[in-house]
Amino acid sequence: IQKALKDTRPPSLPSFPIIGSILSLRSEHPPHVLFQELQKKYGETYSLRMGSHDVIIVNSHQHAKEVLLKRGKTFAGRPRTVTTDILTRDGKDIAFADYSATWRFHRKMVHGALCMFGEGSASIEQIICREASSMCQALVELQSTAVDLAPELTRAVTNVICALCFSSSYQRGDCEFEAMLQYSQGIVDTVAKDSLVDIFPWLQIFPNKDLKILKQCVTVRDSLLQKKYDEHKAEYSDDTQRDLLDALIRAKRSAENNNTSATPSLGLTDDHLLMTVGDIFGAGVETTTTVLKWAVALLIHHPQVQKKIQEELDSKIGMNRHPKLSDRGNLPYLEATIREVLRIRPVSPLLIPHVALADSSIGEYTVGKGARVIINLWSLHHDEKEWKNPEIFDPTRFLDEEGSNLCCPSESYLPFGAGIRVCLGESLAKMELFLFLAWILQRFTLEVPPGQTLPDLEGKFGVVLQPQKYKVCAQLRPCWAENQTDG
Ligand code: HEM
Ligand code: PLO
Repeated sequence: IQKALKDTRPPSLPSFPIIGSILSLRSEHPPHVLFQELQKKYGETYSLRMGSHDVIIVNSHQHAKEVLLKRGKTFAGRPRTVTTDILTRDGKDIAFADYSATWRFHRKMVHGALCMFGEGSASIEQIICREASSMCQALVELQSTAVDLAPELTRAVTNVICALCFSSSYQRGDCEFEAMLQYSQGIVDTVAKDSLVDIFPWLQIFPNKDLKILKQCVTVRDSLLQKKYDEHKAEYSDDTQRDLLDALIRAKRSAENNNTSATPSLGLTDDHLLMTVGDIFGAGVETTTTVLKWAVALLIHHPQVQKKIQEELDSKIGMNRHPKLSDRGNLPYLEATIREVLRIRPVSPLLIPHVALADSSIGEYTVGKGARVIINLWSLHHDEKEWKNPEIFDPTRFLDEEGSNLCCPSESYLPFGAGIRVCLGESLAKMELFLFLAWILQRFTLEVPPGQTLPDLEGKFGVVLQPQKYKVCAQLRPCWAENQTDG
């Protein structure tokens, strides 16, 4: 029996004490690419040791779906790591919190609060369109010069999530916004990268530059969150619920008033509330902004794709009104382009690690309780068995033969994950990506500035896969400019 059990473990990389360092040090490739390469030697699913943990790497959609869907609940845990514990006060958030009643409760609460914005005067659609309009105005002023669009894209995306979380927004050049940009980049650069401290926690006793940056950035973030929280508590009224933070405060107060013995397990402490809203705010800013930056970079590389989107926009919307969510069904080429951006450059190429909460299995392999499971979304999205020329950016792979209906040519596509840990912001992100891109491309053509090279498409690995900085020229389209003067 012992032998049979042993044989069903996934193939294992040679286990050296320092194997963890291959993640960040030993290879010229980023981890998602290295893990994809290692399949050649070890097969689609294999294991390695990082510090004292077993880590299973999954590179196929069959096994990924087993982990996320079929045995979703068994694999719903999250590892605790040094860096995410600093960010989330020991996992008091949603994304990096282990499976628990508190996690479930907070996830449900946020889900409910986000759904609530579906209707009403300040619907999500109106908020996004307001920010799209303001962004496009800013782009008119920057027109024809070589600029980094990132600050304007980020401000638009930030203001959407600010409206939903805090009912606030930032003007151009706002100091608090500049501070937010800085701390958030510092966090993205240093958190959850499987750096050596996450693998060998005892390394914390040595001076570590990244850890110092992370702590400084988290301090700045926490004081910003605390300020929003204090303001909201002072202005709180049971009669109105303006935003997510109001919803969280209401839940806390009502639990306190009902003061039952169940209350502590819900985890409605100040820390939990702050970390939950911090997660949504952080995810709301960094993910969507990153996708927009990839989309712009890829569109500059593929002017013919941009032109086709513009033709579709011209014929289905024209120049006399702005794009709306109800246009989504009529703009399949734009939707297909968004899908293709999310395929070729997934925001989160390794998802967030999952942990087995009990002894279990993946395919024919047994997996022990406590094992960490990394789903390599990069491998799923670049699998040659599933995608024709996976390295080529081609939106038409998501369209049927006539090009008029969306389709999904492969099951090996999970940009938002799946199952009980699936992304909480999927529908919000899709609305934003659609509206922002439609607004921009209706008005502007994006080009590489004269004499400059095309943006690098490799990306910097981190908790999100970000493109390198690049400059763009946004030219007002002649047909739009003419229409504006006529109007
Ligand atoms: C988790 C993708 C936007 C909130 C995730 C995961 C992925 C993902 C892959 C991890 C799933 C897993 O570990 O199995 C994306 C992409 C986005 C996006 C591609 C943009 C295009 C957003 C936005 C929000 C958000 C806008 C906020 C409203 C979250 C949260 C989690 C999560 C809270 C953690 C869920 C949990 O662990 O229970 N997302 N996301 N995401 N996302 Fe997103
Ligand atoms: C981004 C930097 C912020 O300052 C803090 C933050 C909070 C939530 C994180 C987010 C960062 C990165 C993207 C994450 C998100 C939770 C879910 C999302 C990890 C670190 C994804 C893509 O999984």
